[in-house]
Amino acid sequence: MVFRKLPGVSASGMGLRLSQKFMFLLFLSGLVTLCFGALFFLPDSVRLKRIFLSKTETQPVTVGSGSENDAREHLKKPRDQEHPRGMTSAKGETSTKLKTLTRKPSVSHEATEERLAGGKAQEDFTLPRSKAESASERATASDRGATSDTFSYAKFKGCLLKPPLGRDNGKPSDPRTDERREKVKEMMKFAWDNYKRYAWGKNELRPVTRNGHIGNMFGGLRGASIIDSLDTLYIMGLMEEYNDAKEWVQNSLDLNSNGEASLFEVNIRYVGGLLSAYYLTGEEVFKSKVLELGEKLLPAFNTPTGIPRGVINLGSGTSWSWGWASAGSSILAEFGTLHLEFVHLTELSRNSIYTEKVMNIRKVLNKIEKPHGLYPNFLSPVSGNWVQHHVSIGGLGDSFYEYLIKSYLMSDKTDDDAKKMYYGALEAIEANLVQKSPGGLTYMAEWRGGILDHKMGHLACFSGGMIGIGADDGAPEKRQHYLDLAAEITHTCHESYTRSATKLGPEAFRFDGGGEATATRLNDRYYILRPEVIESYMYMWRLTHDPKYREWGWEAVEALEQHCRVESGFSGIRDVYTMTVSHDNMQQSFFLSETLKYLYLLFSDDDLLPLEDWVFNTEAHPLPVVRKSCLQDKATQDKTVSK
Ligand code: DMJ
Repeated sequence: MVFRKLPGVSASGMGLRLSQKFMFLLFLSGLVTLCFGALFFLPDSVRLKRIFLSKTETQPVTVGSGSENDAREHLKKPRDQEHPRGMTSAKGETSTKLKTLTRKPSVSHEATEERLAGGKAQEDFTLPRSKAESASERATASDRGATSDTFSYAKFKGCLLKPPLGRDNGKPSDPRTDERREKVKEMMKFAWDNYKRYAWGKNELRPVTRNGHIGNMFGGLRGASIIDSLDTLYIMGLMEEYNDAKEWVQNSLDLNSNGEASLFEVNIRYVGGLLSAYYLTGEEVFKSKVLELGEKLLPAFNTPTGIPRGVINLGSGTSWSWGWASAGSSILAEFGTLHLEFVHLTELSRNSIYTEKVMNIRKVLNKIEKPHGLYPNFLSPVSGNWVQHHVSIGGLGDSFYEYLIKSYLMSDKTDDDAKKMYYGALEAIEANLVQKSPGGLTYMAEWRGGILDHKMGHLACFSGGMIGIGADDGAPEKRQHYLDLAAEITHTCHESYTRSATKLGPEAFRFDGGGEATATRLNDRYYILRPEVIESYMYMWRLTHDPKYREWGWEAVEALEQHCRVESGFSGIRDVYTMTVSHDNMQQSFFLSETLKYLYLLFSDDDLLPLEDWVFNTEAHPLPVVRKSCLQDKATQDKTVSK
């Protein structure tokens, strides 16, 4: 095309008429918008996308109060200078990711402490959603899938096989065991009283400096220790404390927060804690709070595959992937640890949307090809493909497997899909990950694209209990084998405790470099009041009644008392191999929710929260088995009576 100079039109702008210039600019801006928009449809792994989007959409947040499924592993890295786990399978990728991490603002002292405790960091790789979009999602959540009948607490109670608290609140007849149980109750009261005195309403207690810790893992929600403690206080009969906690939920739990939260952590602690408080007590306030919170989590599922992203702004509904997670991926242990709670959200709300969301996760996982039958830890919520081949039964993977078998058990053994997935996964784990050390210890190694890392995290020690509770429903010829495997793993985890000076176990222990079941790296030597080893003792006790599990539990109580109890609460320690302990100044909320609850149950009779009726979520919050047929029968009976 030739552009002619026209009278009255300046020479600039290539001699175009004003209207032509306007059209040209319009076309140009349309083109730019189109190109930029197209970036969002590229797979997450495309470099161009990462270059353009990671910087612009990044919202660096350092999170954590200490739990997390293992993102903890990534966050301790700035200290130990190792490559973050889960980012190292592709060498080139490692350096990109490390650069990504260094782009974050420098961390405060508090954030560094959180890293030590194992918090998560996040960075956005994804398109933020508009407020309007999120709001409309929420609006539809209330309507879609809702049925007219309402949940009846009386019917639910009628469908339990046994009273939740047993004949006498699980009081053991043996006086020595009873004494031990009382000791655990005293520990709970001590931990609680100090939290109440110095950190009331904050998320966790800093027992050395005697103040509260908020962290940024819960999106501005407060009172994590309160929500996590409700059921523990209740089953221990600490009623005054329980009532204080309930009152706080009633009057002060504000769900209208507007911060970035870990979907996983909010789900396992807040949703799980409120659900079990409701099921145990029937108090409506817990139900209404949990339903309100459940709705706020739904926008995280608004991805091309329906696999939720790891981080969500509870106010706007905008969601992100963790910055440290490979190429904007979602984490197996995070999106795979929603099922139990979401099924119960549907039960209570009578809205099928929650179940649909988690069922869809399963569908995606079932469709995708699994290397050697294994489930890698990172999945793209955009393409639905694995992002890298790191498999772990510890952090990043752990509770995904736990929720498969527990979904089956919680469905009154009707969820055959979950059963199939669990035993399939277990077979692959046995074939590829389970190892025997030269000294005869059975352990779960980690798998990186076919290469074994002979390391087992403290987190992976939950698997003794998991394999134990699933033993009975395995193929008949495998049942004894599974029970033996569960006992062997629990034994190995106990060894990781007995081989330390403090008799508490390290964050991770190895089976190479000469040692067995000991941490060989300085950065793996800490203990942050984690429950997993004690959790396995509790299940193995219930399954076998072998007294050694109670003895092992008592060893842990003594060690906790000696090394973790400080003047104003319980604290994690930085090195389990030295008797001159250094405290990390953090009383994790999971210490009250899990560690002390599992110890209490270990020294109680089996009729306190019987396993026939209750399944513990990954934060040890008991959720009832859903007996669909019983509930329906009761509903029909009611209708007949009222006619
Ligand atoms: C808890 O929050 C849960 O058990 C989670 O599944 C893993 N990490 C902590 C305890 O270690």
